[in-house]
Amino acid sequence: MTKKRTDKWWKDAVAYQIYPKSFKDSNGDGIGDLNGIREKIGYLKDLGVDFVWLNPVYQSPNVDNGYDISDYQAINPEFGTMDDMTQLIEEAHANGIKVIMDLVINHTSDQHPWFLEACKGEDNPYHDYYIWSDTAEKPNDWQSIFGGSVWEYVPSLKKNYFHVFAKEQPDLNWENKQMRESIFRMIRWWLDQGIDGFRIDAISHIKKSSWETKARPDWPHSPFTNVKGIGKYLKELSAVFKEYDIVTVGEASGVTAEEATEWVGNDGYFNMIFEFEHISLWQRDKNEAVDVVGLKRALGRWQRALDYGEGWNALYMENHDVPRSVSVFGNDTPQYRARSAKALATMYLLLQGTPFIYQGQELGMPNMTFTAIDQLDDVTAKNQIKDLLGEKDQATKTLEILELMSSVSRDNSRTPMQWDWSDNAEFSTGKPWMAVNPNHKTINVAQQRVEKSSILNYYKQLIHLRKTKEVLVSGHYVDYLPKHKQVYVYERFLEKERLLVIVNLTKDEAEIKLPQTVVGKDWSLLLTNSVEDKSQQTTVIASKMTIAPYQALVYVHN
Ligand code: TEU
Ligand code: CA
Repeated sequence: MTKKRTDKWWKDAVAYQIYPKSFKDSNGDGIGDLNGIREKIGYLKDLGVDFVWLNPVYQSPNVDNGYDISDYQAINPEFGTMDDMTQLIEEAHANGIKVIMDLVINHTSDQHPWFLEACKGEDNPYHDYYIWSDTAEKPNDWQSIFGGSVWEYVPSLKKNYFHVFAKEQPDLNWENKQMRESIFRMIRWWLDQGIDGFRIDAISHIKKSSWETKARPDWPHSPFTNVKGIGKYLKELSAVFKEYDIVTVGEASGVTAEEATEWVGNDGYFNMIFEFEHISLWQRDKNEAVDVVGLKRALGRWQRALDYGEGWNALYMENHDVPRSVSVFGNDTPQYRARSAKALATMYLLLQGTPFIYQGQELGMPNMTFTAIDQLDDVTAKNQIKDLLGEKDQATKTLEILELMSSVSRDNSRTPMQWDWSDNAEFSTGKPWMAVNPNHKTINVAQQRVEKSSILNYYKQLIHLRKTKEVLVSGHYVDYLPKHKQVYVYERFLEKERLLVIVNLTKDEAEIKLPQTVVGKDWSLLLTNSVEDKSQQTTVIASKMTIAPYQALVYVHN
């Protein structure tokens, strides 16, 4: 490890997100598992990451792939045993890699013993662990995030329970002190096992508005997202976290940059949060141009909001809930896939904050071309398909749906990790639970390891830069040309250290006019994704420059 340059280990760190089900299968049942992750610790170490975030590995009926937990203190047998988990933590630690887990506490599975008890009657001590309507009538017409009403009727009780996500994911009642204490006990239990922190799922939804509240027309989920008063519960939660030396990353949709310091920082609820302002731009029509100005505005707003404070950003381009960045924001045609993947990597990995890399992103894995409806697994995809198909299963409709899913479904990021070019991409010796992308014949770890100019090696270079340049960790941020529709230009600076990042995010050549403060001869080109493109490289930053399609240039001030 390089020497610590900040007060907190996680500010120096690069994180890697693992979707265990699709990472590596160790026993041939087609499902990725904990021992599979253990086999790949060497890969993670070589990549240079400092901690991993594991998507949920708790016991679960898997309606929403582990986000519906039926026992918080047990490992899903598909993934292994508690001993496997202990061994994974130990071995990761021995290799200098910390491990954080997913903490899903907005809701449980409807198979959780608490919920089974809760359904037995109003007198049951667990009844109030969940949220109920007073009568058989639904209190409002709020729409759940996964579609349909947020209310589900229980005939035996003649009441409805509340769920923000699928009906098999009943929301916990955070107003109930006993419920909160049960959750806090569980959190301490895990931290006592030696894990290094949590990514806290859907945490901005734990407080609900009063039932008569109307949803905002432009935002159907407003009555249960970042609702006033949520801070009371988040403060209690963070007090538990503060008993330990860990890292906490909240998943906080609906939290704005203006509220950033309340949510993160020494007195904030978490060390960092995943904000949704930039990722919301992922939801666009395939034929719509990418909104470069919007992306710069969103990212820049968060950079500035936390720049001089104690707060800290979590940087990300992908996760298990969004399609692949190279397909959405980059360009997945053979001509531009590699270059645009590197352009996106350059753009976000050098910002201020802790970068998260989602498995396969470092290979430039694009979206999947789904060829049959049964290849899709995600609960939201299935709901959407059911709505679209209607009664009849028409062939043409099927094709349209497959095309849509191949562009928007969360399953795009959940296809197995591509380790090599063999039949199942070395993911599994059995039949993978989800189809392997056929492009693994050309896009895989084995190939990119040996190919010097691969995306994987480019990621390694960027990670190395973060480890060696102080300015990338502690430096400030300023961007230029905010209204330019193609190019993102920003500078990181710290005392005399300066680093300039120029990235063309489009497939067209771009002209830029840079301000006098950066123009000059005192720069050296530190890194580029287009070494072959000598004409575009210069050690002089001219006031006017031409930037090639998806070109990324990183300069350091001499
Ligand atoms: O996702 C949460 C999620 O999708 C919402 O927080 C977000 O507010 C929404 O997109 C905005 O409208 C997490 C997990 O990442 C996801 O995989 C789970 O399915 C979900 O929670 C339920 O646990
Ligand atoms: Ca397995």
